[in-house]
Amino acid sequence: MGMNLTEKILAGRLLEGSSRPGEELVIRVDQTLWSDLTGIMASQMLESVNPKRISAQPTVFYMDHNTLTTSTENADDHLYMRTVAKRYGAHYSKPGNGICHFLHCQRFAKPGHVMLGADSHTPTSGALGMIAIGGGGLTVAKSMLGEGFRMTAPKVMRIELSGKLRPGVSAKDVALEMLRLLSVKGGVGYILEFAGDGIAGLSVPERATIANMSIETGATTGVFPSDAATRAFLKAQGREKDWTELSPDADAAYAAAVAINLSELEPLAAKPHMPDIVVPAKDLADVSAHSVFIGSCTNASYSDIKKAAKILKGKKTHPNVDLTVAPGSRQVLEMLIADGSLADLVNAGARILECACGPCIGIGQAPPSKGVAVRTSNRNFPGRSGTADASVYLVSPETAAATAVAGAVRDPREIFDPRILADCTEPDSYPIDDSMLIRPESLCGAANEKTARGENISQLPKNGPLAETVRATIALRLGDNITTDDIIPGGSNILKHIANIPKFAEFTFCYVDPTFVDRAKKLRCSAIVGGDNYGQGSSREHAAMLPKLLGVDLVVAKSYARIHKENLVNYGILPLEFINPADYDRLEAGDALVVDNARSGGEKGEYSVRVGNKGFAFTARLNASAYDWNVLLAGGALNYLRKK
Ligand code: MIC
Ligand code: SF4
Repeated sequence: MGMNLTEKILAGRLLEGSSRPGEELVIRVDQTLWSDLTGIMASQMLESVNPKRISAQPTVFYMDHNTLTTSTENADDHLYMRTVAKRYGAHYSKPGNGICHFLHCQRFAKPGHVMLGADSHTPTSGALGMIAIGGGGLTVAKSMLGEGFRMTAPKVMRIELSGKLRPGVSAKDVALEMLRLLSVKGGVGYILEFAGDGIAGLSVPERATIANMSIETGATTGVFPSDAATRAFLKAQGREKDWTELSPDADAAYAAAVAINLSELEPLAAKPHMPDIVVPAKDLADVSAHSVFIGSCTNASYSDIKKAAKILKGKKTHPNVDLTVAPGSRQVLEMLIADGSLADLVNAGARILECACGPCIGIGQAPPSKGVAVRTSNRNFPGRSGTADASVYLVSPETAAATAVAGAVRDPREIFDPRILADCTEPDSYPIDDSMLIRPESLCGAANEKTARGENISQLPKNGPLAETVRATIALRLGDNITTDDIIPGGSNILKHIANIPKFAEFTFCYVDPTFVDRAKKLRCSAIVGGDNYGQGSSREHAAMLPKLLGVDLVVAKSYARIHKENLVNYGILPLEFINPADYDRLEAGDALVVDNARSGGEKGEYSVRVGNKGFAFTARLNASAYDWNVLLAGGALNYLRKK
């Protein structure tokens, strides 16, 4: 039996364990990626362990999320990360240079490498034949402090792409179709491996759009083969020497398979408030938009934005629509300036934003109250846009541009002849200017200089070790698919406090239940009960850290999203799972849960949880590796590593 691509890449990086699905493995990490959100926590962990130099190279710090700097907080965060980059040997990408995943594909992604990124969309680099996995800041920091990356070896699902996209239908529609087929839970426990004769016709940026949204299915990551198109892209980026050919063996085995015929796809849209509520764009003609956003790490390539410019050329945006465009990187922006596309966008009424995440995570351009936004980004969870009650639809750049002109969602083929897009392809050679991507040796300051910690940057909270008896009153009982944006939402007014943990904690669950923070503080020791896929979405470890700070010691859910569960362990919260999902229905807020033997009973992986006020008990599973169990016993990753 031959090997699939995932097995081939992991085989060369295995430090411990086995890549047989379900078993624990530890892999060596070649590269890491940090953003200015989770990267602040990772930086603090790095400082507290104080190694000589980061071992994974390149490690790149991207200042791309909190770039508004309406006051000093995030300017201080950036300065801090710049000094950490200097001290420990990381590249530093200045604000305005572009979005981490996008830039990483352009300048660093390398076929066959393994990358760990402190951001859930790290799988984007899977477009170039890498295994690129997202995690919280502490997970990434741990991986570079000699711990490697530990995970339960995922199963591999083959996503067979056949045929060829028709004009007006794009890679985003492939990603949305994948979500329609798999749902936001269907990928949990899998790496998605893209295969089939449809791949050859997809450029690297198109593959990046699809790999990017593999995380939305709950998958660990997504990976494409490295072929002639990968070589052409790397050559155009002046990096042909980074290319190697990589493909699965013809007789490779897969644990599951899904097929998508590109020739049959039509323009699609994800309706509020989940990326898997997917319908044909033509069915949404009565959805009027207040704003349209073209950008994000999913859809901000040169060809994406050029297509929008082509559609908008000579037209005007609808009087009721605000159109904003944020190119994925400065390289893209430069090309749009050079070929006149930027002028076409501006003439049509588009507002041009800096090359950053921006509206995708509510950093600017929050829609009006109860407003409707049509976006090319990847998540449409409630509150993420910065407006608690806005409705966000996710579409392709073509559909977004058509919507900006029509004022309501349109199948783009209804309003222009898609053949005009024939020349919207990626170039044979990109303009290369890395002057905003600074190598550690070129950053100012001495390597041993103290890091610059602005007043706003609080210390990471300290936890005690796991107690033998955990008594926790249920502070919140929630449904399925709770996102990290539900736990601690996006939006510039909230996210700007990311480094000031006590302040940031005041926003915990603020849209789901504004009374949560006060209640949790009063209870002092509390629990959260969740349904399936608890904690899906971003790698924002604050979704674990802040509840812990507010006294949450226990979460009991039907199932978890992988990254969030890792974060709960890293911050010392016991993540239990109902063995009998019907027990979920017997619990309510206010119930007093007691685990009598949290320390002595954990190794067995099963607890009896007493519901003190109701006089019954239920069994719950602790699905944790031996390593995670030791981290939990220590009270979290920081304690564990310090002790080591
Ligand atoms: C996101 O898209 O949700 C973010 C903001 O990029 C997050 C990162 C974070 O919250 O720190 C992610 O995807 O992990
Ligand atoms: Fe930035 Fe949005 Fe991509 Fe997250 S999903 S990295 S916020 S562009």
